[in-house]
Amino acid sequence: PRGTILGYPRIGRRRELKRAVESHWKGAIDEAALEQTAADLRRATRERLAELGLGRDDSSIPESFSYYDQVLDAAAAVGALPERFAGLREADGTVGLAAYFTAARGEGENAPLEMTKWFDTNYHYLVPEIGPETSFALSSDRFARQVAEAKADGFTVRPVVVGPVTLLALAKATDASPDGFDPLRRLDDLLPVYAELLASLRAVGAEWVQLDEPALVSESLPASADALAAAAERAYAMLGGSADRPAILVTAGYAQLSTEAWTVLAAAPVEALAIDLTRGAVPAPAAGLDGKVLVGGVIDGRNIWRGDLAGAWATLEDLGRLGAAQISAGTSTSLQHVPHDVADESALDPRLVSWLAFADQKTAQVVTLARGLSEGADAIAGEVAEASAALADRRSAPGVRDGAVRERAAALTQADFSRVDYAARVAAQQEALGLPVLPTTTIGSFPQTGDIRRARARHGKGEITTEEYEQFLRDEIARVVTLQEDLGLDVLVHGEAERNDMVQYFAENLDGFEVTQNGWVQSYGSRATRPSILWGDVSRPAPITVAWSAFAQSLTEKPMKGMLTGPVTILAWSFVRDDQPLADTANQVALALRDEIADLEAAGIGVIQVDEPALRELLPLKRNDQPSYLEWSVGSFRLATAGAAESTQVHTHLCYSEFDVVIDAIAALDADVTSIEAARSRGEVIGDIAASGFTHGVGPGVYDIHSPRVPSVAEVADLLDRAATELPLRQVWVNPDCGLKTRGYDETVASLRNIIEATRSIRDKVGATV
Ligand code: THG
Ligand code: ZN
Repeated sequence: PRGTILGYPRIGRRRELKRAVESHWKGAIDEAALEQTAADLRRATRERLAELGLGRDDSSIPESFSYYDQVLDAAAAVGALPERFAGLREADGTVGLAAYFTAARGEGENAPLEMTKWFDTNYHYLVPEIGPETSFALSSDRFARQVAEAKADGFTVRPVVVGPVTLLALAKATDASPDGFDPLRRLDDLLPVYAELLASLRAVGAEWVQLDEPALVSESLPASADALAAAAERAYAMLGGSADRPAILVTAGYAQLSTEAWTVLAAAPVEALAIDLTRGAVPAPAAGLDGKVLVGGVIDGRNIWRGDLAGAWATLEDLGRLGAAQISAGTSTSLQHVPHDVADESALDPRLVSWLAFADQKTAQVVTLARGLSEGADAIAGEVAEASAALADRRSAPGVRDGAVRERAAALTQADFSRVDYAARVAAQQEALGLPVLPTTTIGSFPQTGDIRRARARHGKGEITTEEYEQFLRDEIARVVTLQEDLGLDVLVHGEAERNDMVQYFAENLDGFEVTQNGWVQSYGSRATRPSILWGDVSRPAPITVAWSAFAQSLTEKPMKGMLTGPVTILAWSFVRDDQPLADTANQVALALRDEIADLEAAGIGVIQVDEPALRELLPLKRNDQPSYLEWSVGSFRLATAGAAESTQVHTHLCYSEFDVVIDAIAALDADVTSIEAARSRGEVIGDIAASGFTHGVGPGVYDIHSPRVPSVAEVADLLDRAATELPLRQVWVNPDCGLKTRGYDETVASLRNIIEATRSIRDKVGATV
């Protein structure tokens, strides 16, 4: 086959898998019914991909289905689940759906596997736990069954499995491991099980298998590039040398392979390599390519823009000069990061649609390039010209470049990025706000109840009028304000009942964005988001949040926080135009937010939070790219906030605990107050902050909102005591570690009550004024 995709969305065009899996979790459908829905989805995917032009019997259709996560699938297949889930295995010791889903979601005292971001995407995988005691054995025949299922339908598919090096490189050591244990040390024990897995796939008729090894491109993992390359060399010598196996395609998407890994893979006894040519250049010639198929990842698996086929073709021609036995066209990564089909977006402007490609359109582009490779460039000249014309149309379309936005950005000077000295701000804010020591607040959202979601849906369908909907929201805000006053919080929020998603809400209210109806992309497990499409120059046609915040402020004497989403997070959680540097786009968003902040101030709002939960998320995989990222991302936040008066207290919020890598960047944001997730790492974050010499206000989360557990007064008091001991008291704020949107009211109220009681006890202990 001269073209393939490395994977396809598995959630279903209408999120069928989400519905089925969640019904199964609730006990509404049994395993057999769930398996049936999954089989139907796989069949629909195969048929669709064949319809789009991938071959039915030449292994160009990948089988990349997953019930929850591809890393968990691989861990389950080799039996690498932690001991605590052993009791949930089937009678014969294999890992069935019960053990699989429990490892993903936890049960009672048994915590689930930790979840973390998959490279620099918005997808989250489950982190395998592997120690010296982990025993590996082929423990699931799911991959083989899926191959057999396809065979029965007349398809020869290519099963997709996370490769052994990546599985170990992404794993963490079990609690039982000695200090500093590196799961990669278990490679030699794991490889025979992978060999057995490959043999089982061969036995059911798989002619090819795809082993994904994106770890080989990353510079953000504990293992060095050398160690990863050495592991890959051992792994593929062993697997390639095994007699009873399908042909092996090793993929390395998400960035450019390290030189070491490229050299090793080129020489390895495998049949094909797929490399990412959208995030990396065509590599140098290497020994061993002459017998291999090289799949050029020229169609971007991570964005929704219609690919430049002329550019892709030129890249494939370059790739052809490396002397491989054959060149194929491919996607840079799995298409799991993009929605199914632009044809499902009937509300989008057809002109915008003509610039877009979701998974189905990208597959069609690969098929076109494949036809060019087998029939010659002339055979696809028409399609190439059409893609080029769409690109040219996008460049010149109204809204893509807005003169006023560009003039404003061009006129920015250094002064636009800085506020007055922090000490002066502290004095002015204390004067304006008169807050007590250890001020208490929440992150912004209050529980999104069924009532709120229903009212929004009914308004969307026209079942209630805008006036009725807005009255509902005002009542909701009033309720939340009264609740916070009763609890005794110091800085209040309005609860964000009017927002569906913290990015989509702004996208719907800014020019330069579109939102989709069905553009779901899996975030983790059964959860998905609909990233907005940032296609043009960004500006703010009218104030967005001001009326809600001003209304909320009118209900209370306490300070009401204005709530905005920061420029980096808006970019990180959208599909962003690829025709200009992200830095330029971020500054456009920042200027729109800067105007919103000015309008909030004019409406009497004296505390404004600009959330940047995704600051860490966009950090590039390559160390060389990180400084310039940190510079523009921090710069855009400063541009958004630096227009605020010195008496306006600017807050920000960051969602991850692994923040040591960006601590300097957090300080450089120069927010007056920063709240961060800390509850789960039991205050370790407090020590890190103290050690970093952070001088501004900081609220290490004292309540883990990711769990329904209500923290006791004593445990919150402990955390606060620790914060008050390690940090100057004046710096410390008290808050949950994230928004309360996903929690219920009962546990929220109980938790906030305990937080406030704990705060009072610490205030008493240290003396109420400092
Ligand atoms: N908003 C956006 N992107 C995000 C997050 C977000 N990316 C990173 C992180 N947060 C991902 N976390 C989640 C958490 C919950 C859900 C999705 C991603 C979720 N989604 C609903 C579902 O799948 O049922 C659908 C939500 C909706 O109706 O919009 O629960 O906060 N943009
Ligand atoms: Zn958060």
